[in-house]
Amino acid sequence: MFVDRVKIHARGGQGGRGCVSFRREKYIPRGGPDGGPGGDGGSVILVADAETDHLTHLFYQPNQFAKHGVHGRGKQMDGKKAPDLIVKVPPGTLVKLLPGGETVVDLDAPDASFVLCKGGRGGRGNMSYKSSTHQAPREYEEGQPGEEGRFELVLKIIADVSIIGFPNAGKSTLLTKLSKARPKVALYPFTTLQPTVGILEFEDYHTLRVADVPGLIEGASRNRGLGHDFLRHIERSRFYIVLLDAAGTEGREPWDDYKTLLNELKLYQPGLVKKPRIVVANKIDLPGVEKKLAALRKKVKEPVLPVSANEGTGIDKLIATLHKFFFEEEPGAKTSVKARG
Ligand SMILES: Nc1nc2c(ncn2[C@@H]2O[C@H](COP(=O)(O)OP(=O)(O)OP(=O)(O)O)[C@@H](O)[C@H]2O)c(=O)[nH]1
Ligand SMILES: [Mg+2]
Repeated sequence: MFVDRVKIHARGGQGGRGCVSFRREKYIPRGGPDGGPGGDGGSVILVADAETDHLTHLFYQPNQFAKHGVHGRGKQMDGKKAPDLIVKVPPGTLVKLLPGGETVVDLDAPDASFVLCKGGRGGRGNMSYKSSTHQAPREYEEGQPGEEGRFELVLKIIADVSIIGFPNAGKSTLLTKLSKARPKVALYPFTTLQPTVGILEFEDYHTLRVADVPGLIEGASRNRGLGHDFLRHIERSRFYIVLLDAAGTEGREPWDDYKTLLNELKLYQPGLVKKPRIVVANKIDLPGVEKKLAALRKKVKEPVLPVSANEGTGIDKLIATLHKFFFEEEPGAKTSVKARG
C-alpha cells in the first residue's frame, strides 16, 4: 500500500519528577537535601530522509509518543533524559496542525528536520531549593508534560521533471527509458496508481528526479478517473513533459488530448500551465502517425518532440533538452549530452 497523506497523534515525553531526599550517613548528622532533578522527556523529531518515499509506516503507527524522562533520585542523582523519537518522512512532506490545518512546517529538502513535539522538562529535586534560611526543603517539582498534537502529514513529491499524460500514453515506458526505475507497464489504462520517481543520470554526472504520475483524463477535476489529488505530486516540478499518444491508439486525436491535459492542469492550479514544458509525441513507430503528428505540430505553439518510448527513438533528444534546460546557462552551449549507462 502506498500512503501519501496520513493523520498522526504525536506527544513529547513527560519530564521526570524531582526527588526529595536527605543525605543520611554515619558521622554526618543532618547531611542536607540531596534529591536530584528528573530527566527531560524525549521530543518527537521529524527528519526528511531521502531513502523514504512514502508515509505508509505512519499509517500503521499513527501514535508517535516519545518516552518519559526518569525521576530524580537521592544522592544528588539526576534522572536520565529520555531519547528523542526520530520519525523519518520523505522529503517533500508538509505538516499541518489539526483540526485547523495550518501549515506547521514543510520539510522540502533531504535531511531537513523539525521538532514536532518538545519533551517536557524534568522537575527540580529538593536539593535545588536549599538556601541559608531554608536548609531542609521538602519542595520538589513534577516533570512538565511534553507537547502534544494531532497533525496531518501530506507528501508532495519533489521531482525536477514530471511526465503527465493520458492513461496508456506510455508515461511509465518513457520513465524506464530515462532512468533505472521500473514502474509497471501494461496495456490497460490506470496501470500506474501511485507516483514513481526515477533518477535520470547524465554523462556529466548531473542528475534529475523524474516523476511518473497516474494518467489524467478529462473531468479529473470532478474526480473522474483517479481525480486530481495525485497532481499535488507534480506541483513542485520545474519542468513538465506533456506526453501524447501521437498514434491516437485509443481513438482520440493528440491535439484534443493536449488541450484536455492543459485544461485539467489549469483547473487544478492555474500556475502549472505557466511553467516550462515540452510536448512529446509518443508511439511514432506505429503506422499512420505522420498525419496526426503534422496536424498536431500545426496547432501546438511549443516545439513537439517525436519519440517512441518502446523503441527508444528520439529519447536522446529529450535527454539533451532536459540537460539544456536544467544545466546549461547559455542555451545552445552543449547539446549532445547522453544518459549514462
Ligand atoms: N507501439 C508503441 N507502444 C507503446 C509505446 N510506448 C508505450 N507503449 C505501450 O502503451 C501501453 C501503455 O504504456 P504505459 O507505459 O503503461 O502507459 P502509461 O502512460 O504509464 O499508462 P498508465 O499508467 O495506465 O497511465 C503499453 O502496452 C506499452 O507497451 C511506443 O512508443 N510505441
Ligand atoms: Mg503508467
